[in-house]
Amino acid sequence: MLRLNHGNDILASIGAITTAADARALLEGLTDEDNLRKLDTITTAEALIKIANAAVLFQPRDIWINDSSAEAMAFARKRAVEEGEEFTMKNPGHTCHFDLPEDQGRMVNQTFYIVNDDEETSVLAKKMHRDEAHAYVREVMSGLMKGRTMTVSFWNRGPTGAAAAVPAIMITDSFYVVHSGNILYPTVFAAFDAEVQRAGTFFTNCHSMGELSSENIPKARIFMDRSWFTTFSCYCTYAGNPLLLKKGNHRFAVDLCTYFRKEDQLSEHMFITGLTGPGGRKTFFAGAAPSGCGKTTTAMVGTDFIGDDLAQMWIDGQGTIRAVNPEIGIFGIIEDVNWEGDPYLMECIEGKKPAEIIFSNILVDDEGLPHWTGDRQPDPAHGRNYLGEWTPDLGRHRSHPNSRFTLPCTSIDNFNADRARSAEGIPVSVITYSGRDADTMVPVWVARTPDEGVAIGASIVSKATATEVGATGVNRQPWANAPFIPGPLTDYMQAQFLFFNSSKIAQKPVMAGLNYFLTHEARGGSGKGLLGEKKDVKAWLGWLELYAHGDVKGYDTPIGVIPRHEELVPLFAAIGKEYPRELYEMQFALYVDNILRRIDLQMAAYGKEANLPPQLFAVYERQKADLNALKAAHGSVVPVSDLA
Ligand code: SPV
Ligand code: MN
Repeated sequence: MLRLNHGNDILASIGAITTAADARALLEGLTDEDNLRKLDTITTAEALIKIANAAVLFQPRDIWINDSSAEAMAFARKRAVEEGEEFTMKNPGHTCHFDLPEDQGRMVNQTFYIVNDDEETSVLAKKMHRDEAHAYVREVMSGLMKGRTMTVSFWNRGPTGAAAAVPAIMITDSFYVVHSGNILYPTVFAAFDAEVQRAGTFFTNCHSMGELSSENIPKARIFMDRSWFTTFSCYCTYAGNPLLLKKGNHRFAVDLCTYFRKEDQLSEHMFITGLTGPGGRKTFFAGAAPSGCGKTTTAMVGTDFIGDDLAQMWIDGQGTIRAVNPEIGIFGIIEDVNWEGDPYLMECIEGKKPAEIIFSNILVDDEGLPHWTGDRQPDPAHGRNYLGEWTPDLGRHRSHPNSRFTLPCTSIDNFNADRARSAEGIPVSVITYSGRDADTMVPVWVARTPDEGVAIGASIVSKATATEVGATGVNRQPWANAPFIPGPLTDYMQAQFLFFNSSKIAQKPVMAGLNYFLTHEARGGSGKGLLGEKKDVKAWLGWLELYAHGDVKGYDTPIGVIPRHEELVPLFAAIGKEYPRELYEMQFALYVDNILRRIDLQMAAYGKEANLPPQLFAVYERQKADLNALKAAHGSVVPVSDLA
């Protein structure tokens, strides 16, 4: 169990300011008239005290308040360029930012939950005792902003007024972080006090770049104080490390849902997108995928894109599951983005459509144009990337595999701005869980019960990707959310079973697994590499759309319901492809031994965790029994024709 406001409040104890009057007096000394007037908009005493205590900690020269006016947005961008954190490119609105070579992803080994004596955290995460973290913040972060400007931004994680939105403060000396945040989060400046009242809480994030250098990288830390909903971060700039509204506050949101909003809300690592079905109906999806496994691409396939990374879900008064995207922009991986798979993104990235974009860690040629690994374009003769000078014969990659682009959703053609901004949220009827697996699971399958659906989420696996520094191998990726689950996994799993089995839900969502990564080699094909293409995603989502409305039936199998060949043919035709029966058999035959092995792996791993909900093992046991019976009758590779 997590206890809020428990243990020493590090910021308060270092800053020693305890009243709004003292906070105001301190801030007056650091703020010009214009900024002070802006600050007057904020009257929440705890917020002012947090900001003042951060100023005592960081000791900046002055304070700039980001009220997210057009002027303030332009100012942040200009300062990011003046400070050398970004440089302008050829296309108007495009800039590029380089992070240090050691700071190209979330620094998992330097990221810690701050814990009290008696507190349990996820076995996957690192933790540090409150006293030790306190000493580190005091000793290493004190005075880090000397001679610099401390910026304070007020953003909301979700549309103002939405049931699951939580307002947050970002304090940083990096104008790149402010510029990124202005693209990624809606402002809550004018509504901050009201939103704090409504949400009952707010998150605070404190970051300083310090003196950036490879030598100083060992000093980088990302601390999350769950008890005080406060983060501390230093000596880093890769946005996933300092811009803690993203994954830092997502972790706090997971805690809120797991411990304080049980059965009512979930905080997920999911895209949200809508698909237009027969008769123009809109069906909305929320889908989980581990970092670097095609989540953005899947989201973009929709006709009504809402978000590509995070979803805050709740059950409304009518029993509908609703979701909001806490963000308004995307921080997408650029590797392999190209015209064939990602036309909406390419229009912006290539400057065909005006858009404000911050590229990070890509290759910029001498003309100021962007290049990256997998752009399917010839090499430029000369340019620079985060490693320095670049020429084709230096043998360096063009871009880091986790290099990214930050882009407002409003620039993306299929973005449904009205829906995305609405506080009532998006009605979600399909939930997907994607893995990255070459040989085991079929491209799409549907759970028959909420328990089976939760088990699909619990069983995601993926190949390691570049988003986390130092990650390798094949990983279990429960709900694609495990890196962001602060408490024991069993608490989160319990919350999943409670939510999806809740009697408050009027119509249970379709819960499905997705896997785009089957290969010829593993499935008896004669070709090489992946059996499918990026655009097939549209057929899989299209089938789920039909399934959600009872327009297709599929076949019942031990792992759930899978599509019939004839149901898929028209969906492939709609994307200009034939869908031969042989390909269907390669993709949907059940490789029973592989599946059994995967279940055993999950059971062995979960068997090590204390007090896991028994529903999970009940699903696995039933699937095993059914698969073994199927194998006894049909052998270890079961063609779909035997399942019909
Ligand atoms: C992810 O890794 O899942 C991301 C990027 O969305 S980061 O901000 O690094 O978390
Ligand atoms: Mn993510």
